[in-house]
Amino acid sequence: MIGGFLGAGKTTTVGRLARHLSDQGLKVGLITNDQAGGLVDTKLLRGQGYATEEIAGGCFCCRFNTLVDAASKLTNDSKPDVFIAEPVGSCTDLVATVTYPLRRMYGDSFTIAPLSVLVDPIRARRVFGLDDGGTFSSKVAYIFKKQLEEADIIVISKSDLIDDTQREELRAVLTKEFPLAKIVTASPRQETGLDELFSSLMTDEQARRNPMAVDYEVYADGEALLGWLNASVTLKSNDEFEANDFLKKLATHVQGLLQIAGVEIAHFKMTFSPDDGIAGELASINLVRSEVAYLAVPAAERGRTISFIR
Ligand SMILES: Nc1nc2c(ncn2[C@@H]2O[C@H](COP(=O)(O)OP(=O)(O)OP(=O)(O)O)[C@@H](O)[C@H]2O)c(=O)[nH]1
Ligand SMILES: [Mg+2]
Repeated sequence: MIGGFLGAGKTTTVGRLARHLSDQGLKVGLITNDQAGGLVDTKLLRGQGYATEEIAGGCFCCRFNTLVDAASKLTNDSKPDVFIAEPVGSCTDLVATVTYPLRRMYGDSFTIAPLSVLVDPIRARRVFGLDDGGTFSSKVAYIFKKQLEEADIIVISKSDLIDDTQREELRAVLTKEFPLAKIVTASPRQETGLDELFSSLMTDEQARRNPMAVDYEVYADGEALLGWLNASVTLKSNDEFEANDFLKKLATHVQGLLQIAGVEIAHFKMTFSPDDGIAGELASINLVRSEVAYLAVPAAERGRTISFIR
């Protein structure tokens, strides 16, 4: 399982790991998960050519059977050597709700890799009080910290966004707060620092620890505070237009409205597909914070894909 808060870089990392394993001749089966179906993550990972099953309707930690069903379907279709599952970004307590039953029921069939939890360094620096800036309520921060508490490996993700001093400050806080975790730094999008993570995932096992204490009332309140919208929109035009420009304008507009309303974005993502069903995704866009000062970076793998990171 590759966990971590909304927008931390999980899907990007899953795609990188899938390619890393495929290059070694291993078959991968990917499992995406969120509140509703038709997920951007599923589209992006299938678009990279991987067998991907989607679990909609809330985190698989609350419905263990849906995870087993998704894994069985992948097994029937493509017999993967490795499953990589991305839990919902607002989910925690995965060890108790997923690892324990997996071990109990399928301990002979599966090796469970260390639980890696990604953090966006800018988000994390705010949550731990190292920087000012838009953040969430304390109940959402509770979930953020609980995710880290159960991690075997904490990945300081998007290392390209911070300098060495900022990284070391964050590492010091994380080491102090979560002494049991191994801490690595990586930039999933730029594909740096991932080797150490991937080799731990493929050689180590998830630690056998006592279950962590979770206050389910605070957890439920925190999740309830996070809004969720899943929508598909059909666009018609007699004239040609640039999909990237359209997504950028739409995202900027929504971002502006949310900023006026004082609402912090956790992760806002869109893809744009032509209706011929053949060409795949033409464009995608992500916003992982509310500030308007973002940076546009063309994704390496697709010339017409854009991504906004700040
Ligand atoms: N600057 C930077 N951005 C990154 C990096 N890795 C991922 N991102 C960007 O961060 C945004 C979110 O990445 P995702 O991989 O979709 O994050 P996620 O954790 O799967 O998000 P949810 O599934 O919504 O929780 C995208 O715009 C990515 O391109 C990185 O190494 N550096
Ligand atoms: Mg994702």
